[in-house]
Amino acid sequence: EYGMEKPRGYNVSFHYNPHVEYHHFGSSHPMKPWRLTLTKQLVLAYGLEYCMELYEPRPATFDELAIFHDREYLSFLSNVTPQNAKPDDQAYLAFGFGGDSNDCPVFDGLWNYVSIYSGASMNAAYNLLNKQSDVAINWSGGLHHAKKNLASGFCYINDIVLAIQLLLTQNQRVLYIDIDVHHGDGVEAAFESTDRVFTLSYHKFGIDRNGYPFFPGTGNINEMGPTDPANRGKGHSLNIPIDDGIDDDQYKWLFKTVTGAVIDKYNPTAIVLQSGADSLGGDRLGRFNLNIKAHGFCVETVKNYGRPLLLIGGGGYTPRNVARTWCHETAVCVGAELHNDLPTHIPYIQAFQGTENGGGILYPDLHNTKRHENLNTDVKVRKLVEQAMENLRYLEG
Ligand code: V1S
Ligand code: CA
Ligand code: ZN
Repeated sequence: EYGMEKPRGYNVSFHYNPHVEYHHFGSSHPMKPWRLTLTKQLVLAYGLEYCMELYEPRPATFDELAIFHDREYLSFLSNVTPQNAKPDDQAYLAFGFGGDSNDCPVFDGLWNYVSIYSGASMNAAYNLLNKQSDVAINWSGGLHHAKKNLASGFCYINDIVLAIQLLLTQNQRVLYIDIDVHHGDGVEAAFESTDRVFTLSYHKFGIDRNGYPFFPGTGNINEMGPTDPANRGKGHSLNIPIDDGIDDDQYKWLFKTVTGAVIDKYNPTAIVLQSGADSLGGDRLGRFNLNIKAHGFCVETVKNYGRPLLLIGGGGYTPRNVARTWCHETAVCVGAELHNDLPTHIPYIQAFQGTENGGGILYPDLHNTKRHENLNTDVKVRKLVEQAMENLRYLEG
């Protein structure tokens, strides 16, 4: 867009190391770092780089990652290659690799990949700490399942935990919000024993007709962290379990009501929002029916609270719609409106063209009840909000 200017006094920063794009989990694996290439192309095509500061962060170091992760786990991660991997090895399985799901494969450049996306989240957190940014964005991060000594669900290093640990050096209370379709279990677990981080995750929860729980199988409404009253973390997690097919209006109301109540009661001095795009309609792994603007409404709602905000990516398995969503949400942060017609002179434009791929527009209709029927009635959604409000009473002490 011509004529757009960076609004004075409000700073958005974009933290991105393009080397992350060249990593591959394997051809049949749904996690495609290439979606970040598409995202960047859209962001540039709309001229959004003129509305924010761009940073190309260096990879995080071993010692920086060791602030959260076990050194034995990091040693393994930094040394394992497809050539030297021993899939039957004790350590290999114990650290979450292999198994029959192949969720966390060993691929070429794995260590490089994890240090790049982690470095970007840490760089973004530093920008918030030194007040260079009001909103700092890292679409390559958001790997919320990783534990201190365990890879899980496509996540090897938990960049979110590392970034929150940095924010905690100058913030008494950090709120973590997670709109990825999966439960943000790794972040919740990392901070379960402190009252200085509140974790709030919205996700699909339930058992499918074959008897398999939706990954990772945790995050029911009654899971609120430790139950021991002596534990400071008690009541400082809130989980919002949602059924298949939730639509824009239900999700927006649910998100605004519950998130608003949490912010009012917890009064965080910084917020981290994991904006996983697998909660969109038409996602290869997700089950919801959200459109891009409803997803972006969550970003806008959080941004409008005016607290320092770290905005990070996460899941998202239909790359063209991941790119559309994160481009839209970048625009939301800088306060720009984007043309629905995509600029045509961009690389990979074919990925967005044709009826199958969204017809060359930024905001195709992703609501599809043939794919996922809405199993959430308005009554159920209202009951869920009531339950969530009940859970929040712990915060009043
Ligand atoms: N749903 C799903 C799914 N699909 C895959 C997968 C598919 C093809 C591959 F080549 C490799 C893996 N794995 C899963 C899930 C993990 C989802 C992770 C989401 C990550 C995030 O978006 O939240 C953040 C980036 N894994 C499982 O469901 C595990 C199994 C439980 C599945 C069934 N098998 C038999 C056992 C393991
Ligand atoms: Ca979530
Ligand atoms: Zn996910």
